[in-house]
Amino acid sequence: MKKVIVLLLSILLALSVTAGLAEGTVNVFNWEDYINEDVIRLFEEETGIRVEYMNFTLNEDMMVQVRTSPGKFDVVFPSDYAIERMIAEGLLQPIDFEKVPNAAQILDWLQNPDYDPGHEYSVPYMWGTVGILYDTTKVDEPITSWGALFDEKYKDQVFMLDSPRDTLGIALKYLGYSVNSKNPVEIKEAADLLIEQKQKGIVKAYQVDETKDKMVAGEAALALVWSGDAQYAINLNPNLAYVVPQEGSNVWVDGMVIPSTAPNVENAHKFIDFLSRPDIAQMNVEYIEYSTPNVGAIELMGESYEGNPNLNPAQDVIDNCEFFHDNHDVKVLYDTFWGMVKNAK
Ligand code: N2P
Repeated sequence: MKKVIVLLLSILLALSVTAGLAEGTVNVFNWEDYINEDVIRLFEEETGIRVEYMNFTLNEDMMVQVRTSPGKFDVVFPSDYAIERMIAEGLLQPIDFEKVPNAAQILDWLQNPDYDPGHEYSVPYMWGTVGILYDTTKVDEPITSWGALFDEKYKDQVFMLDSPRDTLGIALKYLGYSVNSKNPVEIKEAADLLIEQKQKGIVKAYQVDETKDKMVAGEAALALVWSGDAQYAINLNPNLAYVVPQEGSNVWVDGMVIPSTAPNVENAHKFIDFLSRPDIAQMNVEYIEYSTPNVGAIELMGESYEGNPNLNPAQDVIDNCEFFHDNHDVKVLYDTFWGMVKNAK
């Protein structure tokens, strides 16, 4: 009898460890295709904490979720301008950096970012640029300008990002304006350009995460993409290439943050620290192909990272780009014009 009880107890204990009951859970809300899944498994094995993993596609969708589902998320991965917005709305709690020793690995230029003054609420996860992924077998000229996306000779050959900031942003940039323009005349001009591009039949589809595989499969000539998705596709199809156009673009950073309503704050810190560990950051970069803010990971990767301009762009390319800023005061303008672009026939 005793033996049976001991056996039952040990089965229960084993079950509770596998179910994460021993150390609890961490609820993670990250972009689609933005982590090496082995990293999640390793974290669970090393800590006994179960990872509840959820995905989003755009900052705008993520912010709605965080606002309307208090207590649902422990670690979230917003971009710079979304971090700025979430701090302003009181949606985030300060990070206890004593619990994130690996945050010391962050590159100097990201240690004190504009979007998080005093560097209190976020730890950078990945960064990158916005640019054009193109199929060298389907274009007959060097692609250097955003103008290629608006050229009628690429009719039905262009994928655009289904993302208001990115797409209005690059149209603004092509017209010589800031990606952060608050001028209604400029924003309307950008929207008109996108409406014309759509009405001329140049746009094959507006989409986000599907683009990389469709470009690998040779389904279009040009696509508006984030740099890591470009490098991921180039690895699978060597006919593809990536450029940050000469007019300049957007450079962005996605950070890891803890919502003010997070139920598992301790585990959130452990997860953020784990992802900031150089060997883990390396596993992630080599899988998702975005740029890392992690000095230790860069040292581990050496030339394979530093010699790749898509991952490690030259300083003049970065200097020609702008960060997005929170545009809350003109959000209605952006939403209205974006709606006109999406509804244009
Ligand atoms: C990857 C998500 C990239 C995030 N699918 C761009 N900020």
